[in-house]
Amino acid sequence: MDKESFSSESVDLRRENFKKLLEDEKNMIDKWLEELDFSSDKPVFVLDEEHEDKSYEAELIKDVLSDAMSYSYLSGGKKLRAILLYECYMMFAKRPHEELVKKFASAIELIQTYSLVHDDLPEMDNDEYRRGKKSTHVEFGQAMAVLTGDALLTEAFTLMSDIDSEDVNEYKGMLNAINYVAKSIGAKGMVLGQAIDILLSKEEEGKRHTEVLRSNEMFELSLREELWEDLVVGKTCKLIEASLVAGAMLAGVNNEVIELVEEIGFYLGLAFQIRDDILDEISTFEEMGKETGKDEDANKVTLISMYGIDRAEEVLSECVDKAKALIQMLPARREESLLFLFDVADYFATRGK
Ligand code: GRG
Repeated sequence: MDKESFSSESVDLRRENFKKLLEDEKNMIDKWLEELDFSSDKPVFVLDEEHEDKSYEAELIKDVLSDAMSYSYLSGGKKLRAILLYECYMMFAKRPHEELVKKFASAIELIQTYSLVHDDLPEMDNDEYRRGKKSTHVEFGQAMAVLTGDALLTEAFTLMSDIDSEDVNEYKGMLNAINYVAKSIGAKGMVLGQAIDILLSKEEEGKRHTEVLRSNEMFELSLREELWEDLVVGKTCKLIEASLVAGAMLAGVNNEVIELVEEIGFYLGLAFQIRDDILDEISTFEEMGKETGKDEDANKVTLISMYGIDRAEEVLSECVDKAKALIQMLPARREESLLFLFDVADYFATRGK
């Protein structure tokens, strides 16, 4: 990578274009998501003439689930994880396969949406608004929101495994990527992070399950410090890491590069969550499209609650610097993607929503 590309002059120039590129890629992902159709395609089975006029209602009932799904994944959102997957794939792919990257990027957004739909449920974070609209459970009811999340997660795996290729190596990359995504979001990844978050912030839930929390002072600082990184790594870093690594695996890069990409995902993930916590503290409902100031009320374990906003800003900037240094080491085929990723790191530290 040419060092000149990272000089301050070219950085300024890139920043002008970065926002536009981010917007264009968000629109591209939105278009891909609009092409998905989870509506029921089976004809309604009508028993006899007496029941015939019910067929219209039956159609409507069968489509509630797909309506709730598209309500959730087409409701805005920045589509950052899909963009990361796309750019990481494009950065390394010898001959980009559009159908492949399109299905994986869409699947990553379905997974992101599932996590938010479940996170918003009353028993979890209890958020009435998401992306400036009523949350899925408010609009469709709690049972439908649980099922919507279940269906989004499952359909993500259908999409990722539903690709034809002539190339055995491409199949190998697909299998590796699917396995990596599954591990990242499962019992040792995103769901674990969410579980730690719930156990630490909901006192009764925590006490019900662990001796440690019963015998120690639950909100003791050392316990929170101990678990903060596990919480953030699981809840936030894992899906960001998985988006980048899946892109790289699909492009067939070697293990050394995968490890580098993984580390970049870790620092970007930490930066993303710390900025999210800062935004919760300093932003308004109008800016974020969801309720803010919730972390403090909900007794959330964040860097801000432990050490204050100044320390959180410092750690954020350290994470971004670390990510940028690692990004410069990537053996990219496509320089635009490398520069884009470099700018993403800065954006993660400064984003306004
Ligand atoms: C398995 C029942 C069950 C639930 C899982 C894992 C999980 C629920 C929730 C984790 C979701 C969560 C809140 C993660 C934190 C990361 C974060 C700040 C997500 C918001 O990401 P943005 O800002 O959202 O990129 P948009 O709306 O732009 O996609």
